[in-house]
Amino acid sequence: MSDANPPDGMMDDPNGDGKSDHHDAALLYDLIDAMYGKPWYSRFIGGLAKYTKTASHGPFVHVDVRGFRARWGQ
Ligand SMILES: [Ca+2]
Ligand SMILES: [Ca+2]
Repeated sequence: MSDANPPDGMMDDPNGDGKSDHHDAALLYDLIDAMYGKPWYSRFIGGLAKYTKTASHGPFVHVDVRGFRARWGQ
């Protein structure tokens, strides 16, 4: 998701504002975070963090399924 146009290894523009930035990472973060608490999501409980764009990478969201809830970053 979010790397189809262009397929360059960088997040595209999921919020459709014409830019690829931390707002796009925040959109994905919020979508995932909203799944917590739903019974079907219990097997995916884990880490979630959003990262802003830097000189070395674009904005991105870290997701893992470590088995307990963890949050960090901005
Ligand atoms: Ca892309
Ligand atoms: Ca955007």
